[in-house]
Amino acid sequence: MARKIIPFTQHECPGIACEASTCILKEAGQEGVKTYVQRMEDRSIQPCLFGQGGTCCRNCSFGPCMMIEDDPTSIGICGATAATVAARNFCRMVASGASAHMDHGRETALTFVAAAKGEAPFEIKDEKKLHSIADLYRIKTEGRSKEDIAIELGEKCLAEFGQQEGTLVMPTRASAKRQALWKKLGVLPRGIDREVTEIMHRTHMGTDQDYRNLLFQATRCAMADGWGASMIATELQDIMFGTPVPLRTVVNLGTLSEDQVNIVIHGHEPQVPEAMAIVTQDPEIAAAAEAVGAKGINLAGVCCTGNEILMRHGIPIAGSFIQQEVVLATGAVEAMVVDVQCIMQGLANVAKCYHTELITTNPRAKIEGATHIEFDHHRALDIAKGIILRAIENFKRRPKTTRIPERKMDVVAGFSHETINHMLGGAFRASYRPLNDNIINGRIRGVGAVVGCDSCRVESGKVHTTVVQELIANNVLVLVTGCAATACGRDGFLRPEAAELAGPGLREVCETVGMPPVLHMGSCVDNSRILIAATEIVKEGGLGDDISEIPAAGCAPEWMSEKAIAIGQYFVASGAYVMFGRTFPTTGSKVLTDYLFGGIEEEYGGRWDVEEDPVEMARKMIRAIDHKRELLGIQEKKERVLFDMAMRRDM
Ligand code: BF8
Ligand code: SF4
Repeated sequence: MARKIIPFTQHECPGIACEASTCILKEAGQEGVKTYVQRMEDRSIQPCLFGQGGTCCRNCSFGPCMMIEDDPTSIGICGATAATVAARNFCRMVASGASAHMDHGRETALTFVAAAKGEAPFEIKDEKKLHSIADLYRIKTEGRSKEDIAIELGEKCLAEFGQQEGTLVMPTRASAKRQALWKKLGVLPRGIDREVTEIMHRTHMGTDQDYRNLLFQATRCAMADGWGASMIATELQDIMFGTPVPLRTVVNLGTLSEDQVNIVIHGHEPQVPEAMAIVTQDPEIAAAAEAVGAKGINLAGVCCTGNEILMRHGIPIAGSFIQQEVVLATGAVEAMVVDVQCIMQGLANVAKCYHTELITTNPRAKIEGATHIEFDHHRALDIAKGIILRAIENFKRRPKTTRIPERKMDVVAGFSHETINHMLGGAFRASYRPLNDNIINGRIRGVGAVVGCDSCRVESGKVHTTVVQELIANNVLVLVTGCAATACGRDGFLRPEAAELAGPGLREVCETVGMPPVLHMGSCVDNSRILIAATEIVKEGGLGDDISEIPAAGCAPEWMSEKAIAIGQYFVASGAYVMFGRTFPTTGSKVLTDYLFGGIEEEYGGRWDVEEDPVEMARKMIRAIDHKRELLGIQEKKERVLFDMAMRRDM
């Protein structure tokens, strides 16, 4: 039943994600709308410590067996130790997280082939990238049409999902040293889907009982995500929908419109929103909107779908993961269209309290109480049009009072690794040389990746921005993706003006180039862009021969999803120091946690860490960066050189 909406008072109140979100959640709660805030309050059971530390096993009906490491009376009935159980649970998190990106990559490849065959309404937008990825896959390009090349490329990518033997193609982009290490360790994925299946088998009751051997498979599976499915998704999406270039747009709840039909697109795969972006240009749609008294269609994103269309079209993001229910509680949304991942089931009940129609589009993800309109890329435009027309019709039911807060922030987004190349290297001399030189001369201390979810267990968003502020103040150039990027956007860190908050060296570089000190690189599958950017830094020279040697560190300060674990594991396997916030899912086993936080570094050159305090998190990252600088012999600060005109031209 539609609620009477308390109009939003545009006042300041401190809290979750942004002040306005907190106020709206509070007001909606007073109206009897249950969001995660009430659900957290209503829960009478605290999170289980065995579950939290990874030492509860329910892999057979003898259990659940809860483990206390060092207590010989609390091993599993089958004899499994805490380390084995925590490793099995960790493996399953990796498998689940990686499989989300694998299905995403598969869908992208299927749409890509259909588009190249003229069976889906998308085209080949980035021919240059088509040729470079085709070369990587050893596809003949000379004298062939782009469609022909794309069909072969798409089919070769698709074949890698079901491949049984050999290794994937994308890892051949890594530095020679890293590839040699992976080969030596035998951790190169054989096929994308195979690695998930093998995790499920190894973690079945009575199979793999050695935590190191389990972790080996977790790594191979995570590699099939980052250097496999996610990279395929990013590259094929770029070829089909366009490689992002920096553009200015806005984020936060204030991007919803008072007088237009608000359609919010939430989830992860960009096919539906890409089709909707095309259809909104249709004059018939404009006329239909006008007929119901609306001034047009306002598309806005949530979560990583939001990041995809923000990067490519400048379509605003209304909210991050933690704001998804707030977006509906504005009372101003005609339709929320969702596909897969990070969609709270609670949305269905929130939508019911307003006039909003919640529409699911993916056969893998239905929600009780939502309308299901299945997406099919062959009929993408018709389906998108049908959804938009429903939303337009629903505009008639929008209550007179809504509460759209005046909260929106300018952002510059769209920093693909190719863009960084041009931005720093210049239009004619695309290169990472200036970035490497600035790291070597110390103006830029290093590179920090801040990625992942936002969380209801912390003062959400603020953890990200505290980490980021500390990093840039210490001259660390920050790369962001996922909901961390949206949080940074909300707080103004994605504007060139944020250079004022950076240390003098980073500020000088940002102001010379006109770029923000925090670069938005996309969605969570786009963490693969960070792998490539890091590899390019290595290949440019002067900062070691491998990712493990460059002054860089990564973190997911508010992580919550299993995808974050898979991502962290492939970064560790690529040689990175990876820090997670608040909690880590293996802490019930010291043996396993010691391995992940220490021993694993001897094998891969990268390792995990956990830290709750955001300032300390940034400081640990800075210490790791400084340590790498020391090993490279570039730690002494050289005398600062003031830029002359020739140097500026060089930048
Ligand atoms: O893939 S950052 S909350 S939306 S899992 Fe989800 Fe986390 Fe957001 Fe994107 Ni990524
Ligand atoms: Fe317990 Fe072993 Fe069964 Fe797990 S597999 S529930 S540890 S008996």
